Amino acid sequence: MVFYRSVSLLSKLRSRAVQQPGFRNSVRWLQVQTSSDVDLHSQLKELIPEQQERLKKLKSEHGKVQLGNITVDMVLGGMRGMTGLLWETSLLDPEEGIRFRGLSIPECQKLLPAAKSGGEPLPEGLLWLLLTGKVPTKEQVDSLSKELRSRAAVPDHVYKTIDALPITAHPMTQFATGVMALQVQSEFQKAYEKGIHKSKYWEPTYEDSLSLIAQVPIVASYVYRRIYKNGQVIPMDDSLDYGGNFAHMLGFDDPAMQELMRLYVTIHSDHEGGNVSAHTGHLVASALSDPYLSFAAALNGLAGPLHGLANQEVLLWIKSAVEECGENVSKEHLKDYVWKTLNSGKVVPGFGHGVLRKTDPRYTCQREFALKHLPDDPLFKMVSNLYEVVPPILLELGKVKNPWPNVDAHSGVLLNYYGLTEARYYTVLFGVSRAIGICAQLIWDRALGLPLERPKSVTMEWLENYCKKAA
Ligand code: NMX
Ligand code: MLT
Repeated sequence: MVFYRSVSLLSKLRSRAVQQPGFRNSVRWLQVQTSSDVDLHSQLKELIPEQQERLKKLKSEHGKVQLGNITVDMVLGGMRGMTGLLWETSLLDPEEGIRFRGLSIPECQKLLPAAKSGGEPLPEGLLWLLLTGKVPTKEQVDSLSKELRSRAAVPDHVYKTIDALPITAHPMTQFATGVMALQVQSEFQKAYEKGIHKSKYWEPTYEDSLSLIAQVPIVASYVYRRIYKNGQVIPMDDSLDYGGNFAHMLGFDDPAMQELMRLYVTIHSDHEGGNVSAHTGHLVASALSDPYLSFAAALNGLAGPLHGLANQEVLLWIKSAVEECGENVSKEHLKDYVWKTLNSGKVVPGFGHGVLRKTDPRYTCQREFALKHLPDDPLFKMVSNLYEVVPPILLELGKVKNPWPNVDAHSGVLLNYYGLTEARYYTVLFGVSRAIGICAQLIWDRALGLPLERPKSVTMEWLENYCKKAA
């Protein structure tokens, strides 16, 4: 009965979705949900052997196929454009942006279950999609929400560890410290110490990952309430889903803010494998470090201003523009402000990208959210004006490969509008979201038995000699 319900729900969603232009090609892979199983663990157990076989076949049949040439520019240029990682959960196209298991953001908004009809996707649904490659039913997502709530209790020593830090410590430092303190509960570490067989690594990795995903919003909201709300902690609400609960524990019960949080967590979760945080998590995990150790390392990468901290930088930069030029600043005046930033040797935060060559679809969906919920907000208007003003200036510099806005150019004004005004906290929200993508891939890393990551490095002298010989 449940089986037929889920198949017919999926076919309804599919027929609604295939009417969208461009949809047919983009989701040709989409699998109809054929299982009534609401248990994610058993679904994975079923999927793993076939994916192990797939990898084995790929290696044996195509292992020697070349994927391109590595140039000296790539070695000196931060490995840009060098294909070197396996990352199953998402893929980034420079023009089109991210696809989670083949689904674009608008497709996820249409297909993934929501808290209310027509609402934003539930992040638990995205986690299910990333892990299984299948669009879950509402029943499966509800069961996962429940499971995450059941894993959410954070041991007391974690709070004490955070409390040992000065309250002035950056929220990301407090958050990453909290995640490190969670590590003492690692099931992977315990199992490894007991001599677990490598074919079973994925099981304790799964346990750790689900607990970590369940607990990061609790740790993150503790950090927020500790720093900004006199330590008055708000307990989890058992009737709420993951994103709604996170907003609630931070202190925001406006249904629109809860919807924003669902969208926020979903779109920030994963951005293929090469970005600094995902790559760091994957690298550290390749040494068989457990998910807590690996994710804490990833957070430290996310805390850099060229990566996740850019969301903090954007709001501070916009607010300083308002202070300097006023809320109703003209576009001409705004241009001067952008040039002043560039001439003082800084980057324009929220613009540019290592891979994307068009406006980030994560920016676009946040813009759509703003047009629907806060069209008259002065800071949103400023963001819209910057969208017109910044790209031509960056192009004029002649060296910027992508003048368009990225995800961080927009998130701050939305949060600010609903009262989450503390910009220094913003990267923590990004961090909570990224746990979903990094952990989902990490489970697959262990299931597929991916090896230790260890690329070759060379010296300048080695390169000079190599190039002389090549010439
Ligand atoms: N403002 C000023 N200069 C820039 C910008 C920008 N927004 N974007 C790129 N450039 C410069 C870059 O610094 C480099 O200069 P130089 O040769 O003097 O070192 C030159 O343009 C070429 O860089 P690209 O190849 O276009 O970009 P790259 O892949 O190296 O870097 C970013 C990508 C994202 C680090 C870069 O665009 C940037 O610094 N953007 C601003 C910070 C930001 O928004 N980061 C968030 C990215 C998204 N995320 O969440 O992680
Ligand atoms: C991300 O979400 O990780 C950023 O857009 C950076 C990247 O993809 O390199």
